[in-house]
Amino acid sequence: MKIAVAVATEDALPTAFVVFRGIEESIRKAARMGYDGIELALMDKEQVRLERVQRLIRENGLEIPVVSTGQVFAGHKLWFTDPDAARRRRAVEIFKGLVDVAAEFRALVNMGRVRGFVAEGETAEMAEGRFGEVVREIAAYAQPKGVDLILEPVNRYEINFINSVDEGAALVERLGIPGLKLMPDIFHMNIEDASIEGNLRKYIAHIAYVHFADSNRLAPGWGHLDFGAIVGALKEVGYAGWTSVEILPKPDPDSAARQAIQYLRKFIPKEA
Ligand code: LER
Ligand code: MN
Repeated sequence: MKIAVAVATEDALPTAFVVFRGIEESIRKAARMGYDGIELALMDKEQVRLERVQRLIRENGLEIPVVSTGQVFAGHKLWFTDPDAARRRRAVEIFKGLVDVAAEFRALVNMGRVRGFVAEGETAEMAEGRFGEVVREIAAYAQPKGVDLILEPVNRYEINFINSVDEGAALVERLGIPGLKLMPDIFHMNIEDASIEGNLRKYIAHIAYVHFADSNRLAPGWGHLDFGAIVGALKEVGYAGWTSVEILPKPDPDSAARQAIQYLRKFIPKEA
């Protein structure tokens, strides 16, 4: 297992949910702190100077396992279940640009809040229909580039569609889209799932990436979740993918990032 930290651009909106801002300095900092990679949170592909980031990643011995997309929702205010077809189309075009960025790093692309809501007066089936249509199109674009898509269940206080890992896994199975996988976030699981370890074990065949945060969304070790048990469950079922630290940058980004990596290294030693 490897560990990344969530990073956005310097000018990312306050609603971008990351630990560090400023891609270039964050790469150096993450390497110095002992992370294996950075999760790159982008609003669109124009935000990144690909060649420069590739060079810095290489020079610092890091990887980019995931391009995350919450700012397509929070910044562009676009999402996949929007009843307005023109807005859905814009969401798809921007998202395909992020798939292009991911392809450069052999990264996955996450779908968290960008999946959108069940709109007022509509049913979950209607939202699911639009979501399935959009994801099928994006996956058909992403698969030839070697990019898989990962669906992140998000708790009910942030969104009203696909809250638990149970729901996410059922949807992934119903849709049966090639390259569509699941990305549990331990913070959301703690709110929505009956058992964190139980569901990580149960749905391991679908899981391609995991977000780590403690019960209060602070760095692991600063809340009341049992990361020994959580990592133990993932190891028990042979999980060999990435985890990334998506936590509040409190009391400040450096202290939070340092606590997270030092604490998690007790359970996930650095690979040789
Ligand atoms: C995104 O990864 C996530 O977990 C959301 O809760 C951000 O609001
Ligand atoms: Mn998350």
